[in-house]
Amino acid sequence: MTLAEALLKGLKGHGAAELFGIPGDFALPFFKVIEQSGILPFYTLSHEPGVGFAADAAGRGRGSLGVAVVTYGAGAFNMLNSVACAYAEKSPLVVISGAPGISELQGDLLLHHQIKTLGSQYEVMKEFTCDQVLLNDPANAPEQIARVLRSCLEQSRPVYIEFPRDLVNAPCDPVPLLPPTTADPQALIDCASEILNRLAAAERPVILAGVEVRRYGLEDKVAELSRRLQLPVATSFMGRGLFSDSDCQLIGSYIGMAGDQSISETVETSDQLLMLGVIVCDSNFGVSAKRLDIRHTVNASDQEVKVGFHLYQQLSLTELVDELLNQTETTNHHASPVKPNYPRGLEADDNPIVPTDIARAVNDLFDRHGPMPIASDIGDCLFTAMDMDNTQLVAPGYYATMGFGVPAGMGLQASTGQRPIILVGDGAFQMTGWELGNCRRYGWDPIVLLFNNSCWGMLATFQPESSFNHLDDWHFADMSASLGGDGVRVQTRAELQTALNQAVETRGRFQLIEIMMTADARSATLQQFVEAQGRRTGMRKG
Ligand code: S1T
Repeated sequence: MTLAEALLKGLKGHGAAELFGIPGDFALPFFKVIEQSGILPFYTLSHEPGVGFAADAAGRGRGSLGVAVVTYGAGAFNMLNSVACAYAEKSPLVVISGAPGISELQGDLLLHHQIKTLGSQYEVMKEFTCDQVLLNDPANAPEQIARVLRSCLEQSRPVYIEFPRDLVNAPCDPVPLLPPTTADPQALIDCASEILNRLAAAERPVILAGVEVRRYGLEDKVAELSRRLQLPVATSFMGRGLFSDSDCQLIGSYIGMAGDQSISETVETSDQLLMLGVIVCDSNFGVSAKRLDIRHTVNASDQEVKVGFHLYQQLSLTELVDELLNQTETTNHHASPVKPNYPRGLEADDNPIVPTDIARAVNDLFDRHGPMPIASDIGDCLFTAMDMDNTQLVAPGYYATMGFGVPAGMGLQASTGQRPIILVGDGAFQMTGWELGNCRRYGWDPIVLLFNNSCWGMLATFQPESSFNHLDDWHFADMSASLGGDGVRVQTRAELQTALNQAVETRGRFQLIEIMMTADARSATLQQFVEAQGRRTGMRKG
């Protein structure tokens, strides 16, 4: 087989199920093999940020590798922000970039797309990925590709593969599956028993589950652990969507001062907080971190476990959860999850729409048609999603990049086959909304709820005095037909309900509902979040 075929089969063998990309001359030979071999389904989009977000969300949705293929320089650098998001949010994204051929490296001329040196891109990518390989040696390539893909899955972070265009058809052996790296067995046993002793001695132990639980496919195991130990479970902001199908005593999502105060109270006053795969960051712990007493926490993430002040290294979350189960008795105990009081029952009247109405409308829809996965952008739409039923959610809740929602929803549909709801603000839609134009040829039909408050609302909440936060009215719904979908603009709650019913009944074309709201219509969660963050950073007094 050729190097290109070995790479594609290696990707498939490690769990990749599709590719997203935009070609360029340095990547054309590889794209030709992608198309002709048919080893993996392949989707082209319009702009590299969208490629990165779609591939990232495809991987998140399936719990496996997402793959983005781009060209050298302009293509790869255009995608950097998406790779940064995947790195920050621990998403296993494989970035493959075409590159100048080995035979082209000797000439006197600069090559187009080159910045400082031909190695600059590789150096930059080192900063954004957890492992890298330049495929300049077909003899060693299988082993190196295997190492990089294993790193991607084990660390759940992006990796970078640079592919010189003149080696695409070089003969090559298949990519092997390397054995997983494993923890020291004694350290694993000691770590788990130290944790269980602490939990047994505590009066108010709680599990806080984060994004790694989803990334490593541990939902059912963590739910089982919580039942055996009879512990309540909260998710972090990034972990929202976890346990939507699991039997555990889920109390909701912890968002510090911005969220439900009874959940915050339970987490912050716990005398033994077991954090499993949580990104400890300002969006949830920012205003509350001082209240977390490190002596009473266990923090397992990034292949290490901190038990109070003890540190166990090179120990994966999967191994830890398995060992915790190993050391606990099975139980017939069923959890009694607290039924969260999400708003439902939209009054279909002529009143203007506020964000909670959208949550109400979506929850009513789920009641009638069953739950749907959600892809959300950053903005008030994501805070409003906290009032929607706990279904699968992909969102940039930590890195907080705009432009994620639309392409992520498309990636989610490509990888799971399920029709998603996309939540997006008008500011973010201006960035990547155009990608919807690619739905028609692939048969994707997401329902897009566009929160149009004609402003950069989160920023206006921080700094209401600045008029640069106002945006023009682009009439997005009107653009839908030419992009291959259906669009409708709604102003009242009755119109919202009718539009949502119509959208769910119409299959095969994307459905855009442009929801007009006033600039000051914002969710309580956003208001609390901005106030809490503002107090912390000194941007707002309160
Ligand atoms: N550029 C990118 C790529 N991501 C960002 N997060 C920002 C800039 C900064 C930024 C926000 S929130 C926000 C901006 C510009 C406004 C979002 O506007 P819109 O999508 O209309 O949603 P809403 O009106 O609900 O706020 C952050 C978080 O720093």
